[in-house]
Amino acid sequence: MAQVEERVNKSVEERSLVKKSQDGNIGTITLDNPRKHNALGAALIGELLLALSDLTNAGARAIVLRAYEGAKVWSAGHDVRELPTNGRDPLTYDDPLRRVVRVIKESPTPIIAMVEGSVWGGACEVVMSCDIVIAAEGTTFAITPAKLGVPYDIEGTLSFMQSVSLPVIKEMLFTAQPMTADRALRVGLINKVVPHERLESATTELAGCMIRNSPLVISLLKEQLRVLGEAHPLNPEGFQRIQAIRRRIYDSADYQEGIRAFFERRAPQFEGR
Ligand code: LCV
Repeated sequence: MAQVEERVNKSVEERSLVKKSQDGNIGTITLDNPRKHNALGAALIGELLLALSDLTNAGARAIVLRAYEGAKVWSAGHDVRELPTNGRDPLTYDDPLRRVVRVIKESPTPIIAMVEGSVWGGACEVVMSCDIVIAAEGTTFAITPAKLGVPYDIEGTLSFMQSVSLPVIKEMLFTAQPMTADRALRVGLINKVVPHERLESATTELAGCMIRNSPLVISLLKEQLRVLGEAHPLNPEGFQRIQAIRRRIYDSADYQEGIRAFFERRAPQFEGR
């Protein structure tokens, strides 16, 4: 059945930032905002959440999350323009990035991240919260809170912890340097690396293997793995201490400097205050 790409719930004159389509039991969601490199702003995430809900309700047994064909940047991460600079916590429970990661993890449908180009910051968490990651050769992953001066939140840090070993995630977080797809494969961050021209067919093949199996059992297994993976004892004092450290950061001159440097297209000069 020909895939019919639908504009996600937008009136004709407004351009959709996300497209969705369904071919049998396989749904596809395409991030489609080249002008801003698919930056994860509230508007794009709102459409992404809608597409996830529509495809899940339509009975898709696998969902592919991808960028538009040939994207040099899969996603530039959190929309830096939407990071508050007025003393508000930039990453709290109801923020769009937090909501979409939670929906991906809690979705009963397996979600495959089909990745090409470069992936930045919070977009790495979105990719890593998907169930399976297939990347084209040449793809890179850079986790950037330390580069931007952003006090990432504890839920997000747990997402990273669940994806690779501690030394590897510390290297990615502390250096904020891009990791190649080949290295990401070696360390277990992603499932497969394929030539760019095979990316779509390899993804469809994998999805095809899943949709033949029991959707009820797959959704049970996915939920079991989520619940078990998130079972972490954390005492209230420890949580409060983390939040106090985070507040000192988003109230700091360094936080302002990180965002200012981004817009001034220069390297930030962090002074540790
Ligand atoms: C808003 C953008 C962005 C963007 N937001 O094109 O993980 S955390 O804690 O760090 C979290 C807070 C987070 O995810 O932060 C964002 C992390 N992302 C990054 O560090 C990547 C930032 N972007 C870039 O380094 C470059 O844009 C790349 C390398 C992706 C592409 O470079 P290129 O030269 O091709 P431009 O930089 O010229 O970007 C084109 C337009 O997209 C905007 C950017 O400001 C520019 O807008 P204008 O044309 O209005 O100047 N843009 C890019 N990334 N994350 N806006």
